[in-house]
Amino acid sequence: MNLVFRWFGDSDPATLGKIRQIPAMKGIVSALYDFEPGVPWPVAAVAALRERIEAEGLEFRVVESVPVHEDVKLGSSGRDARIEAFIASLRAIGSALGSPAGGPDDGRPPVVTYNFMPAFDWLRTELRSPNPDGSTSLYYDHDRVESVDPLVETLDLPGWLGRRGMDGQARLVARYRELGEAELWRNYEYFLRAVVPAAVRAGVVLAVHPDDPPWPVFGIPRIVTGAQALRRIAGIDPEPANGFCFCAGTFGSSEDNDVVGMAGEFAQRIAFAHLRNVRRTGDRSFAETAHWTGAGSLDMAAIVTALVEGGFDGPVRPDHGRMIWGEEGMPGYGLFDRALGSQYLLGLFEQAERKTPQGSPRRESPQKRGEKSR
Ligand code: DNO
Repeated sequence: MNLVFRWFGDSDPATLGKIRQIPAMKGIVSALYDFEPGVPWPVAAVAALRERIEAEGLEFRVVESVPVHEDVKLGSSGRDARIEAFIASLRAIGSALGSPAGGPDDGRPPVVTYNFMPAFDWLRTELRSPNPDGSTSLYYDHDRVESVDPLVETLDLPGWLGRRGMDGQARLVARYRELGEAELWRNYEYFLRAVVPAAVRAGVVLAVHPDDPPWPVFGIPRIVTGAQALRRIAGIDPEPANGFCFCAGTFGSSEDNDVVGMAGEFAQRIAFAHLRNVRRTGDRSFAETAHWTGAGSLDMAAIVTALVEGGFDGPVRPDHGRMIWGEEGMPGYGLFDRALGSQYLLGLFEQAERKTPQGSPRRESPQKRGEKSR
């Protein structure tokens, strides 16, 4: 595995200079955060970001995320132009971040993370929920979410991108409610049929992030929620470039998901892993915790073993951390607890990779296979 760390650019208090001091840290996960969804990324801007990261001795091989415009998810008339813009960004990433065969990455394609969550990305009800040890965590309480009517109240929940204003918000929520789950799947399928072949041509591997939390919110459908959804996505286009971002904490916040089983089942198709623990506190409620198994509901050691034994050999990042030692920073993305988490993951992988016998069930990862197909 390659250990990587998310960095939000120059405004991020966790600077590249600090990140590079984390033992075994190989690369950065980042994006052109100033670009609105549906606007194509210029190759020069991606290349400049790569240079900036490489100047600190780190790699830039994983993009998180290229956002998908709402027109695509809604299936509105403007969607083809937005899909074209997404594809143009894939081309820019392939050309700016691709490395030749025989190079340090042995020709492995860069990874492009995206999600197909309607209206907003990850959602939490508290950003600073206090823990008994004095640290704070992100928290999600489904009853609290459901007590808000987004058609009449402005959402001020953390994670909600409240940039649309009341009208925009209400209109969007109403449209998704009307759209429903079956139509959302149809729109996702339409998108995949266009972008997967384009990803292959661009020399990149796609990695869809699950919907976080993995259930409908505010009466809006959410579809990338568990094993069945992942099987369906793989069935739409079996091409390895149609890959997954395996977010253990997202899947694990639902009791319905067997996260260890999923890690094993999909190891071949996982292009990127977000590994964190989560403590389920009730029906559809959870607290984010420190990374190790004892802190939450997930068996992290078993997840890592399942990934390694299944043949996963891609980039891994620690995910949302607590805020500890008085750190101020982006919710979930402080330096300290993620750095601790990364070292725990490093230990689990070192152990699991040693135990996996040479030349046995480890199969080729989607990244390695990606460049061979088509
Ligand atoms: C949250 C992140 C997500 C993720 C996107 C990928 O902390 O894991 O926002 O980056 O959903 O498109």
